[in-house]
Amino acid sequence: MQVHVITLFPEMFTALDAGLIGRARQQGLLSIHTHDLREHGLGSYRQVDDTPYGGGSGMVMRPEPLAAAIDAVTAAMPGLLTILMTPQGELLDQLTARELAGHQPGLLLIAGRYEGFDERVRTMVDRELSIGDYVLSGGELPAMVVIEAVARLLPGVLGNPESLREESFGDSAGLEYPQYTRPEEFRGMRVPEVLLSGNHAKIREWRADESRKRTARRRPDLIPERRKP
Ligand code: 4FV
Repeated sequence: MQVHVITLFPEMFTALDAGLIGRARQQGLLSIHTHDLREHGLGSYRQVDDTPYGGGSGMVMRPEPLAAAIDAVTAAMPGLLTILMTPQGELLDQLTARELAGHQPGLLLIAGRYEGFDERVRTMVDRELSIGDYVLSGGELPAMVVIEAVARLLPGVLGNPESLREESFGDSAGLEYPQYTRPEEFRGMRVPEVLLSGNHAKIREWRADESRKRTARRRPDLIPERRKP
């Protein structure tokens, strides 16, 4: 999969050189390409933003530099799914991450700055995504969140794809069960006996029950209506 990002801060994406994503890139399972929007800026000052029509505080991103950058990337790599990172987009979740992980040849993420985008930019993209109901100063971290969430779903990236089934928002679509590792006792807190029993049927049952209870307590919104107690 290819992921292209249009941004005013390409240097921020060095954060994706590390860990699982870094290894996936070395293995050629994923490639990340940043494109500096400033290169498409207007005039000698390479302007990418301007004052809002109708007045108001802050600056708005002009459509022309973004259009030029989007056209340049999609001309070089046709078929990319273009995604605008914005608090006004659909909320990213695991289902969406799975969907994006299946899109070939990949994604073009647009990271904004300032107050946001000229409204006409929305006509140039396939989808708009938000990572949450809060406002950040830039779309770069949201773009990295999308890359992180999608990349680990790509075949071959995770050592054991089995873990994708059991984790939160996996097959059960609920929250993951409590996890424990050594030591058996820590500050007086012991690992539940069932996990030390070696009885895999009992362990599976305990985990499913714990996942149900935790989801009902912490995220009842995740429980489909028909399954609500
Ligand atoms: C955001 C979010 C977000 C809004 C103005 C960047 C900022 C600035 N993007 N999910 N939440 N973007 O806060 O995706 O341009």
